[in-house]
Amino acid sequence: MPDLGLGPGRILHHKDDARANKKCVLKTIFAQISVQMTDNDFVPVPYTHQAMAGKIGWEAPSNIALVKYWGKKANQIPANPSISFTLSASTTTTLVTYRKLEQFGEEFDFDFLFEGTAKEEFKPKIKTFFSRIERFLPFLKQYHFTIESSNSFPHSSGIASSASSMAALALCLVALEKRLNPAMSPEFLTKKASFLARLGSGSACRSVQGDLVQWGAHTGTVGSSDLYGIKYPYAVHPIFGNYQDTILLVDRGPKQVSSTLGHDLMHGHPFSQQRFDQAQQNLTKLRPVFEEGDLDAFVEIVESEALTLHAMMMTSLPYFVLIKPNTLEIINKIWAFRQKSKTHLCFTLDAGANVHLLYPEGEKGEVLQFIKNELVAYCENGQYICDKIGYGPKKM
Ligand code: 2P0
Repeated sequence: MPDLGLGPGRILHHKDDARANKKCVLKTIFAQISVQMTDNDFVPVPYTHQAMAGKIGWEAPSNIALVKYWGKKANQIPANPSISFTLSASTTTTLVTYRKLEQFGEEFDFDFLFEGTAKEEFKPKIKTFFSRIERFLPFLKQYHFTIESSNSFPHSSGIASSASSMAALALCLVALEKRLNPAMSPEFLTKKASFLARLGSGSACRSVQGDLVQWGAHTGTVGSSDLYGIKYPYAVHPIFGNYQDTILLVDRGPKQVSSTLGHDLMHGHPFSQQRFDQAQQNLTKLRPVFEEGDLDAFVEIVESEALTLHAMMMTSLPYFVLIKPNTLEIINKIWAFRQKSKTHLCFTLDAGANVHLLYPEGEKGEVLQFIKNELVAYCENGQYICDKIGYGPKKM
């Protein structure tokens, strides 16, 4: 059984309960007295080594949030904590070729290729990312970079690639920093990759490790931070091992409203504070749910989070709707199927019309049959992606 979180990923018995409780109390005390990391902790000490030229490659996964990040403060600080399953099959692979410049100027010097073709239109986003992280990677202007990126999922599938792509790029840059300062510990490298990825795209900070990752300060979670994602630190029941995510591609068109604008509309939103409080509460509620494998409660929290996310969009000013008629058809079919089959199939939504179907591995046969029989008809060109919970990025 894969290791889910620091917890043993097994059903706890009475004796274990007492031990786990004692451990939790101690962890909470340590968390309260431990000093929170700040931005300054990610500014490097002077480098000890040189790196003239070379290549670094990373494959990073996408992730699907169970408790959603929607709303942020300055410097990519989330307005509420979120938690996600790291995915396995939906990934971005990025190869960074670097060459130290003899003379360097005021500009970042890089080329960007997506799936083998130079893409000028993607460069401003990378430039913005580089400007945000330069303080933490002061060598960026000293190199020429060729950044080559490709996705495992089809282009324009409506699957957000910003999480996996920013995570993969951050991992490459941190790996280069490791060549300049080999003393950096693997734990700090992961933390820094998450910290940097967040500055590229918030949800990307949940994509630099597996398998259940939490981002954002939550009073009930030891070590949680607004600055980076952490591996969920509590016990997780084995029912969540190999949890399946089948992504139904309902609408492959470009989004009408970007996530960045959507986050912005949470400023001055009439329900924002209630929503941010609700996300905190849902994370608290999830702890016994993960520990005990309470799938009924899991389904309720996950579906409520998905619908609340879209309710926030519909009640913003200006308001907008990203779900499509087929999204609702699918949701209604899922509810009817769940009641009839007594399975634990549930849905969640990203900032788009596609539907993520989440279910335990043991229900795979029955659910896949249902998808083929009843849901494929609502997918654009009948397309869907079979994914599942994943265990983090891979060095190429
Ligand atoms: C999430 N989403 O938690 C939520 C749920 C979409 C719906 O994070 O502006 O691309 O780059 O920080 O991370 C999408 O927003 O936004 C997102 P930026 P991001 O996964």
